[in-house]
Amino acid sequence: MALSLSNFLVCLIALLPKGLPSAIAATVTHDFNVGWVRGNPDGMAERSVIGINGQWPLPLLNFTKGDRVIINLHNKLGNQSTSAHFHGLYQNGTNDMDGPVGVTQCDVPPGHSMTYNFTVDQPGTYWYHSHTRGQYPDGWRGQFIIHDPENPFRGQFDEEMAFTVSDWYHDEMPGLLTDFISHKNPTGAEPVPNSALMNDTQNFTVAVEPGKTYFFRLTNIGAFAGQYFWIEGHRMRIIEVDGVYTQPAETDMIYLTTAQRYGFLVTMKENSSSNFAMVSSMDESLFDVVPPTLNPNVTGWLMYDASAPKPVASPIEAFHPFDDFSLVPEDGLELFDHVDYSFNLDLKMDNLGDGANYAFFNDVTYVTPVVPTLYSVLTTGDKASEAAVYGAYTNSYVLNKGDIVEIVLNNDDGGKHPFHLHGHNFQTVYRAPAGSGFYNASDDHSFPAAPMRRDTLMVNPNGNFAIRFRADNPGESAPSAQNPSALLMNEQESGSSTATSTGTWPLALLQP
Ligand SMILES: *[C@@H]1O[C@H](CO)[C@@H](O)[C@H](O)[C@H]1NC(C)=O
Ligand SMILES: *[C@@H]1O[C@H](CO)[C@@H](O)[C@H](O)[C@H]1NC(C)=O
Ligand SMILES: *[C@@H]1O[C@H](CO)[C@@H](O)[C@H](O)[C@H]1NC(C)=O
Ligand SMILES: *[C@@H]1O[C@H](CO)[C@@H](O)[C@H](O)[C@H]1NC(C)=O
Ligand SMILES: *[C@@H]1O[C@H](CO)[C@@H](O)[C@H](O)[C@H]1NC(C)=O
Ligand SMILES: *[C@@H]1O[C@H](CO)[C@@H](O)[C@H](O)[C@H]1NC(C)=O
Ligand SMILES: *[C@@H]1O[C@H](CO)[C@@H](O)[C@H](O)[C@H]1NC(C)=O
Ligand SMILES: *[C@@H]1O[C@H](CO)[C@@H](O)[C@H](O)[C@H]1NC(C)=O
Ligand SMILES: CC(=O)N[C@H]1CO[C@H](CO)[C@@H](O)[C@@H]1O
Repeated sequence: MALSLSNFLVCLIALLPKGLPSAIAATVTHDFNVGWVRGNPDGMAERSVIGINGQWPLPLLNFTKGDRVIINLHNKLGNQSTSAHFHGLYQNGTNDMDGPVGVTQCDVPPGHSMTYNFTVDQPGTYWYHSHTRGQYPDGWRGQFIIHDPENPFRGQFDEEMAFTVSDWYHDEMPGLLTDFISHKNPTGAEPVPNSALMNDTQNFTVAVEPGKTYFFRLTNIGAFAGQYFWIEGHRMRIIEVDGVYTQPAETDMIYLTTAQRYGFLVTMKENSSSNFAMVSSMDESLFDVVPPTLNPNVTGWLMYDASAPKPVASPIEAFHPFDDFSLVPEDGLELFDHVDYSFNLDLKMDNLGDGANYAFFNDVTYVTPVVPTLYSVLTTGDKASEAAVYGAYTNSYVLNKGDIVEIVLNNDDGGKHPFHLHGHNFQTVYRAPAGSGFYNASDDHSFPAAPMRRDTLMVNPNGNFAIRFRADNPGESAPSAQNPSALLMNEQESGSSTATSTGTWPLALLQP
């Protein structure tokens, strides 16, 4: 198995007591009629894509910190179930609004509706997408911005704008996934994208004015490919990652795994009348076989002058992206230096008896429970804190509310994989270089004094990382003693693991 690269999103979800202050906030309501439309964003292949209210690309959604969000989801697809997830939102007290099918809810079948109703108390750059199987790369994903009246960098920019990068496939996900996890693909080679997009097009332009400073919010809404991003002739000053403000850090290039976000300031030249290329380049090291016809790059332009040409991007020799481990959160939150509970998740790719390749944590591959985990929490009474009730294809851990929890992720695979934690962000305390093998707690690791926090992190090939978070988002669905919440770890396609918590009782982490 030379390069079995599977793209993982690990998700942890937790539920907290209801009753957030609803004070000053506005209620913002959106009706989402989710249905098929036609799209051809790279100009190479028109295809069916999943649109909202008859449109694709999907709308950028703007909110202000404190708002109540109502999304009335109507499944008009006719032939597929669906769901909605709001990536990076803690859903503190509204765990049942988080969206992952099999964890906090059932699928919304064709012809049915579901209302998502929650408040947004965290500023930053997020995104929304279907959390039904591998559906979102068929188009069902967009940006979700929570504006902050108290943004600490408020005075330092003139305007803000948001855009995305992503990979793009000409074929629909159901067929790609069937071929992916199949005895005909025993190495688990992921489907290689057909092209790259910037803000869902290949001719993206941003009109800019000389001398102004812009706050750009960039999200990788792709399925699989990490992206290198740079702007010719301009430097970026990073001020936000995954909704967490950082001390400003300057760079020429960033790398975004799928689901990661960067917010950065860019100051325009004082006197330019020519335009500048912005480039996003898919990380080809993820692709087992790179088709000779693939263009991994997409170019967009900072337009100082709409009548001037759009320059072709200059090739660069090597990618040297900013190391996100050097970021320091703006709030200076110090390292959680006392860990109450630590456990390992050992990731590997291997074949099961059907000859197909699967992802495993601790030798267990995920099977979506028929009964969503959250419902099991709600219906198993005293047993809710016993890991076993969440099913045999899970890998459960019981956490105490308030504990500082450490997860060590050991990558026993030769590919890079991003992981995402639902319900919290986490301190990124350690990440080993490629080829380091498993984490050894006895080694003399030096941890950052104030580690970067984010909600999505990549592990290096045959490397490891350690993250820490406070388990402060447990659930209370009723004012009774028994208060569930769910912590979910979800691998995007072939594997997943979940964790469940019951109020002040333990959180259990289940892994399939
Ligand atoms: C941008 O590209 C898309 C296809 O990639 C094409 O449909 C559209 O017409 C182009 N727009 C402009 C302004 O060139
Ligand atoms: C569902 O319908 C769309 C639009 O006609 C089509 O492109 C797609 O292949 C269908 N999917 C399934 C699973 O039947
Ligand atoms: C949203 O939730 C709030 C708090 O539970 C409730 O008062 C409100 O009626 C709900 N709105 C909708 C449209 O369901
Ligand atoms: C990117 O696309 C979204 C959705 O179409 C749009 O609202 C947004 O303005 C675009 N970003 C920029 C900087 O043009
Ligand atoms: C534009 O400004 C830069 C400094 O910002 C200066 O180096 C350059 O000479 C100027 N070019 C013109 C054409 O004025
Ligand atoms: C994509 O960009 C990289 C980096 O600039 C360059 O080396 C490569 O040749 C480009 N590929 C294509 C097909 O343009
Ligand atoms: C872990 O590190 C300790 C101290 O450096 C060393 O003695 C031990 O052999 C290591 N364990 C493994 C499994 O490598
Ligand atoms: C959830 O809300 C509780 C109560 O306000 C707070 O203590 C906790 O830190 C919050 N957790 C997260 C992850 O926001
Ligand atoms: C109407 C509105 O407020 N639009 C804003 C939505 O968020 C983007 C990204 O921050 C802004 O560029 C828009 O102006």
